[in-house]
Amino acid sequence: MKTRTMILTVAMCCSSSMVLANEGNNKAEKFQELDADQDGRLSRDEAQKSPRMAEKFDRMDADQDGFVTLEEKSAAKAQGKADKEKR
Ligand SMILES: [Ca+2]
Repeated sequence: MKTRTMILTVAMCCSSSMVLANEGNNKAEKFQELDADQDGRLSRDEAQKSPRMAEKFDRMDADQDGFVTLEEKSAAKAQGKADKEKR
């Protein structure tokens, strides 16, 4: 009985950390999918493939260099979340 509880606990820990890791991977994967030339940043043209990215492109491009990096995208998302919570 004790062994079974331990196995269940370990299994639950593993699956929840896998879900968290997956969430990060999915974001990076989505980004890489859009990043046609695989240079690690999205141009305005590349962002057009995703209506949501296209709409938020200017807001995400923090340094206004015409490209959105994964860091800029994550920062914009965090900022958007913070703004939502303020309202
Ligand atoms: Ca940029």
